[in-house]
Amino acid sequence: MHVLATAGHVDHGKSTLVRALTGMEPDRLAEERRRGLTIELGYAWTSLPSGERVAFVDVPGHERFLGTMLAGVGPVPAVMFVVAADEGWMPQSEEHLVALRTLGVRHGLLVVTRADLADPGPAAKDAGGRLTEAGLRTGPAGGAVETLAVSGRTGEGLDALRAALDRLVAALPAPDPEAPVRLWIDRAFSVRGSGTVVTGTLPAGRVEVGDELELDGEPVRVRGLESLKEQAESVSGVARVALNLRGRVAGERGHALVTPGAWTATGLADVRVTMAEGARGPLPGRLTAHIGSVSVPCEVRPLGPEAARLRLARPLPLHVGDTLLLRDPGRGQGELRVLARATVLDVRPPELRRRGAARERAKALAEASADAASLLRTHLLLRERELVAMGSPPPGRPVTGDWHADPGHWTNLLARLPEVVRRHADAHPLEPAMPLEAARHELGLPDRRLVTALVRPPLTVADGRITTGRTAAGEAGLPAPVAGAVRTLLAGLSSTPFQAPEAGRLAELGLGPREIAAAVRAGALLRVADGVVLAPGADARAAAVLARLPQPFTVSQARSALGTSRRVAVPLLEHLDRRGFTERVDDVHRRSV
Ligand SMILES: Nc1nc2c(ncn2[C@@H]2O[C@H](COP(=O)(O)OP(=O)(O)OP(=O)(O)O)[C@@H](O)[C@H]2O)c(=O)[nH]1
Ligand SMILES: [Mg+2]
Repeated sequence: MHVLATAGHVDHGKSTLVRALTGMEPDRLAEERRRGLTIELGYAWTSLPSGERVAFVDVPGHERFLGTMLAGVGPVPAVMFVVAADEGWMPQSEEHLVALRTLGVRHGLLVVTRADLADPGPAAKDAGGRLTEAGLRTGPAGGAVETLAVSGRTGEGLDALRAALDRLVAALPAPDPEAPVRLWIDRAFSVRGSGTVVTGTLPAGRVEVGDELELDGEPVRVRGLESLKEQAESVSGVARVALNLRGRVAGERGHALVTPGAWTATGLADVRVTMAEGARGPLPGRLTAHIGSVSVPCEVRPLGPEAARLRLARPLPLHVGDTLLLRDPGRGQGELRVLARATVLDVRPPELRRRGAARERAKALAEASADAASLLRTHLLLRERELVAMGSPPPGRPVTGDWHADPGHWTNLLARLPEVVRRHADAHPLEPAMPLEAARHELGLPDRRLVTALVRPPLTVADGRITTGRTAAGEAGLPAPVAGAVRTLLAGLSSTPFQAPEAGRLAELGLGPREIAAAVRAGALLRVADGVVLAPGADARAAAVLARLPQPFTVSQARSALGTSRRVAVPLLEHLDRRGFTERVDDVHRRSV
């Protein structure tokens, strides 16, 4: 299926043409029929000669209903532009064309209607030139816009128009059925006994019965699905769809049903501003932003010549690359109201607090594209799902887990980590290995895994700490005075290996509990109990001495065999018990194991 919107000045015959093509009535309201004027969007459909089905969203041409017109064309990829032969190019012809151009609608054809009332030639020539100039085309890229002359009254030219519509739809790009769903609601009503029904133009993606979608952040379940009044199990865009939603849902025009997690609901967006044809800056501070079927008031904060920050009156599900149309709702008749296109470059813009931040941001935005590389340049690190919700598939491989990094930032972090680890080691000589968490904090990273991913030799990670590679064994890594004291102490122990130095001697050497702990961690000392330290390996040597004693033996026998005091022997034997070198036989005796 394909969906086309009409466009053109009031009374130029849009609805008459849709009626003649489809046999359906686009003007459903009694007031519309009475006044002969379209007020609300109308919907009708038919099959083309090829068998392709085409639905029309018929828009009002009256200048007072520009907002409704924009809601109609917003989600639609192509247009049937109508100009009356007897009136030619008129103000809303111009305004609608500027709107289409601003929204980036590229596909369409021109129908010169009321050809029974006047020679369609001049209007066709004039309008055809303007549409082609605006970049509208009927066939493949580079082609021109086709112009058809018809009379909705006599039916003349309708067959040729149907053939041209076939050429138009054949050239439309096929939307991605896997794209995330964003269905801008254009009508909502409740049906007794079956909950809420919302309708809209699905531009891409697929909706299925049973799907869970989100409406303003709330989950909603698709209970039933219709397209062109026919029930369906699943519908892919482009299509007109009516969704029956479970429960009472506060859906209304301008709200959107979206794939959960696939969009960023935001009231703030940084955009590139492109002034509409004929419009001059600067933009007023308060405008109306249009996208899809929605219009919301917004505040415009200019950042630079082409960059601005939009503050929307309510959050909308947006992606980078989205196009918003900015309109001045305050302007009156004959004035230019469609002012600019705003191309979304960031849906989570950074705060601008510092002096000069706005100018810097404008510079960054001037060079930005609506892609992941630009987003990463601003946000530095983003998770895959954040990028997806922002509308940019991740670029290349993650740096770790699902984290993506700006390459420049990552290089910078790689350079900073060894420096940070070294500084930590200098500040904490007794515990030089830096906890990952401290490094994470120091580098301002959101996830500890990122720190691990930054570790490169000679840095290593063990037990949740980063070492500089200098602290691996022995006294290495100990501050020089501690290493010196340990060396002296070990020299003293070499002839009397089990005579642990007294507290006074330790104090004299400057070895307090923290220094001893560091030396033990570094493997330079063996700590048997509080204040009882020996050389590393002294326990195994003691076990060997004790194994030569008659078994079992007493503490006193062990003490004299080891040539030490009870102060050392008692905790040393307990240590040997724990290590499995010895075991208790009774209250008095032990034996070697
Ligand atoms: N003679 C003649 N009259 C036409 C033709 N098309 C439309 N009209 C008449 O022109 C008037 C306006 O037609 P509509 O189809 O309502 O025009 P519209 O473009 O839908 O108008 P809005 O929706 O209000 O913008 C009606 O009186 C139609 O009968 C045509 O081809 N020939
Ligand atoms: Mg109409």
